[in-house]
Amino acid sequence: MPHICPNMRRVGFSLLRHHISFPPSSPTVHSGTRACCLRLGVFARHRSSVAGHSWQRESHVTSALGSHAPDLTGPEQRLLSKLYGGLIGGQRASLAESITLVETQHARKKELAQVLLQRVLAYRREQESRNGGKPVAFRVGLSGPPGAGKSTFIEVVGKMLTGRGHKVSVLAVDPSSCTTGGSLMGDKTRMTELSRDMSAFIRPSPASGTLGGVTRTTNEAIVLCEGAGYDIVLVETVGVGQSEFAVADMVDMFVLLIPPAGGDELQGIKRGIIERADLVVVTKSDGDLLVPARRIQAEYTSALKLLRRQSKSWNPEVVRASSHTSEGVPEVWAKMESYRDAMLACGELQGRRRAQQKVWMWSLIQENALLHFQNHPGVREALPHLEERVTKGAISPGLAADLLLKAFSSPSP
Ligand SMILES: Nc1nc2c(ncn2[C@@H]2O[C@H](COP(=O)(O)OP(=O)(O)OP(=O)(O)O)[C@@H](O)[C@H]2O)c(=O)[nH]1
Ligand SMILES: [Mg+2]
Repeated sequence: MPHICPNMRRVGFSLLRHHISFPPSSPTVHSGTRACCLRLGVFARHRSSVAGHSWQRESHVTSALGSHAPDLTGPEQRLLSKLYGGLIGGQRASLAESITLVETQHARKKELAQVLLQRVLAYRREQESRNGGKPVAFRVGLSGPPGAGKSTFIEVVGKMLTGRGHKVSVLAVDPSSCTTGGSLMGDKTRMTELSRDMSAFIRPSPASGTLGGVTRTTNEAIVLCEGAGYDIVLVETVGVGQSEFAVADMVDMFVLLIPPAGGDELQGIKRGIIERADLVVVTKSDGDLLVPARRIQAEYTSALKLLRRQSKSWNPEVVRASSHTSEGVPEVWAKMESYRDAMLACGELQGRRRAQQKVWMWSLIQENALLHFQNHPGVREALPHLEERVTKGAISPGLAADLLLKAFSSPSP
């Protein structure tokens, strides 16, 4: 048995089968089991009376767990109740604090974040069922090369939407901050007006972590934003590395923004990502850039015709807009709305969301499995030596991988 979680095997699949209610805190819970289940999000249905700040738990647990419950301490229960109450009450400070909680690397806080998240998910499900099973928010991913004009576009479109009574949240995923700690994107800086808008919430990218981690926290941040009543969630990412594919897997609509630049600057745009685009926007279509913008629009329109269509109900188009003059911006949003309406009407949007849940689960498994592998004592012991031998060519990478996997599957020393 791989060293994944000591109690996982014992708890096993029956975890999902039994529905047993238990009181908010029981001192008898085995901490390892509790941690494991919290991490797995097993305590799926938490009922909370916000006014009374009380947390009653109804849980899916095993007979193995019996009447065990996660022993949240008093302060932890109060913290979660305060965050949940503030969050669904639409307080921006509570939303920010909740996102910080899901971004944490601290083991116990990570568990608390999962409890909060399950509660918010349950709340959102209730809202969706009241909404006839339709999503309560529209998630749009905006990607493009560095400097394409993504933030400026979001600022202009965001202001237009808050002006129409929407609540808009903006999340940023910056692949450079994962590896170097630095930031590629200007993040908040170019959204000065929107960041002052009370109907908007802007969250810069998490400062650290792997791309996998960023994927997880962005997915979770989206859920939190929706719980806080934001009906439009915009996710900005730079078209570098794999982050744009990760974002495409967590939104309802994926929009590619392209500047009217020369061939070299556009070389970096991957064919694969153009295929994923539901809409292509040529930015900065103003002044001297108007002519090159039209040319790029024509080029991409021909290119799109050669690509396989992703949806039966939607044909991706190439449109132009200027965030400086606002010309084309309302039209771009109108296109996004027609996309949403068409995809909702045929059920493809709901289908895409269901598929994304699975992708999300697998990316979590990958991230966690790798972490457990790297932290396994046998692997840690053998790794430096084997890595050295592989780099020197003394043994093949395949053999080294086999040896490490063997070390992983043998019992810990
Ligand atoms: N002429 C013109 N310039 C624009 C327009 N939109 C953005 N810019 C300029 O393009 C530059 C980059 O804009 P950003 O909005 O920061 O681009 P970005 O894609 O968010 O950049 P990163 O997040 O750093 O990848 C800035 O100097 C903007 O002033 C536009 O509609 N017209
Ligand atoms: Mg930006």
